[in-house]
Amino acid sequence: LDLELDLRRALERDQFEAYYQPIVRVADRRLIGFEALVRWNHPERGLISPADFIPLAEESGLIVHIGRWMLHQACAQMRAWQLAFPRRPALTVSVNLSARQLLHPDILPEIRRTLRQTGLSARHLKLEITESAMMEDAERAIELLETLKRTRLKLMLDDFGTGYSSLSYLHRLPIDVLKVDRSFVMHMHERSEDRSFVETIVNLAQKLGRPVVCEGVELPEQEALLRELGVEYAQGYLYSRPVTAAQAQMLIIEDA
Ligand code: G
Ligand code: G
Ligand code: NA
Ligand code: MN
Repeated sequence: LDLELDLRRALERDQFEAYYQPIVRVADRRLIGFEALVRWNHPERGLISPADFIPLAEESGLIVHIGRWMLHQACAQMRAWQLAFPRRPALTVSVNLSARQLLHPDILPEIRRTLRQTGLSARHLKLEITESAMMEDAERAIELLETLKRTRLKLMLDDFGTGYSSLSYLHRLPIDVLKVDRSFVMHMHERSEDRSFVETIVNLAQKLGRPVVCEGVELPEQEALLRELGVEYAQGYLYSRPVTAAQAQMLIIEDA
């Protein structure tokens, strides 16, 4: 396939770009950090969404190389922002890890090396891992996550509610933050079942002592409901779309 060949060359041709989407505190909309999201600037096809090439990258194993690049990029960028904005020392960056990356034998040394090379401390890095990625090899995932935790970075369970993990399994995962999938948030202002679902997750998370991020918040009505439920953090177009590093930097300045 042409796209796969193009994808192979994209790294060496410097066609990937890291975008950043703000994560805010619901109570006052203060910026707490960003999720890093990869974009592919294809010379003929224009900007390609990861939804259209991550599956191919997974299949071909290229995700490991792209992921390595993203991790380095995101950590270096956050370190640069910390140096530029010493009054915002608590900002964090989250990076998505796919199953293939998580289960790659070099993932741990790679993360350690990236932190060392960029000078970012582990507590400012969050890894977003989906339930389904963890389920590919649950026992190994648990072991790995526990080792990762010892480096003091934070682990987020991404797209929560869309996977098949049982509550007992969830209980064993050393996860710091639950990220509620946007499919539940999307209709919560107009469908009481969806609202109950979010409420149940939030109650569970609160009982487990884990903060929650709700993704895909687009409307003030949704935000108002999240506030009522006591959801700590949110992310979505209501606050900002994923933006370039330069635009993200403006958001840090405006948030001061
Ligand atoms: O940014 P966007 O909404 O188009 O992302 C689509 C999907 O691609 C999401 O599921 C997101 O988690 C995934 N994605 C975005 N960036 C990365 C990345 O750097 N690594 C991995 N593994 N997935 C990513
Ligand atoms: O799978 P993951 O949760 O990492 O997906 C992140 C994706 O969600 C990104 O591609 C981002 O562009 C998209 N996204 C972020 N906020 C919103 C939103 O408010 N609405 C919609 N429809 N998509 C969003
Ligand atoms: Na994510
Ligand atoms: Mn998600």
